[in-house]
Amino acid sequence: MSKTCYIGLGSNLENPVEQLQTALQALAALPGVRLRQTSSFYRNPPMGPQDQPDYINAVVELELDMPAEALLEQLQRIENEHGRERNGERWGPRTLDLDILLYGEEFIDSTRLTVPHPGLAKRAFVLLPLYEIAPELVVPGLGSVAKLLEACDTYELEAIDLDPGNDH
Ligand code: J1C
Repeated sequence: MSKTCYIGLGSNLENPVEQLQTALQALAALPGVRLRQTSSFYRNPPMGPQDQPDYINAVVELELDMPAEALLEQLQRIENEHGRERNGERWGPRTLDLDILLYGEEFIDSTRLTVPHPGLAKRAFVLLPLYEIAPELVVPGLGSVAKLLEACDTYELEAIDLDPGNDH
């Protein structure tokens, strides 16, 4: 049976906008995966150490026929193809992160996977793009995205213009 799944994307190295765009293409090309919605791309300052570039973050909604563990493997393969250094500093800069935020309404707690994503409830750079594409969504165990978002500061998130040819 197919699942609706939300993936968080993040990058702050080597042309982050392009990292996210090519990651979206790679996700859409996975067998058994349909890309339903993509949020705006949001520029925002780093959470954690401040001596690193700003991040670009976004969220995508997928419809998929694939077990969660297999999805994680595919996401990690895509990250690796984007030059992700797994031995890098834990809170340091990154070329591409792909996080499983939600997998249907399932709770998963294995050695490799925790879903809903533990960072989801507190991170404005996840909640705002998620709210943009799924304003009615309820996070299993945590309540509505709208409510979670109300408790967050979003003033540092800037939706970026992906079409610089358009000068208004
Ligand atoms: C491991 N995992 O986590 S990397 C993996 N649950 O090997 C998995 N739901 O086995 C395991 N989805 O640090 C467990 N992986 O974006 C899950 N993220 C799950 C995926 N500031 C899972 N502004 C480790 N924006 C895995 N990012 C988990 N500051 C962690 C990558 C994939 C995200 C960051 C802004 C950001 C940051 C920091 C530096 C904190 C940021 C941003 C890693 N992102």
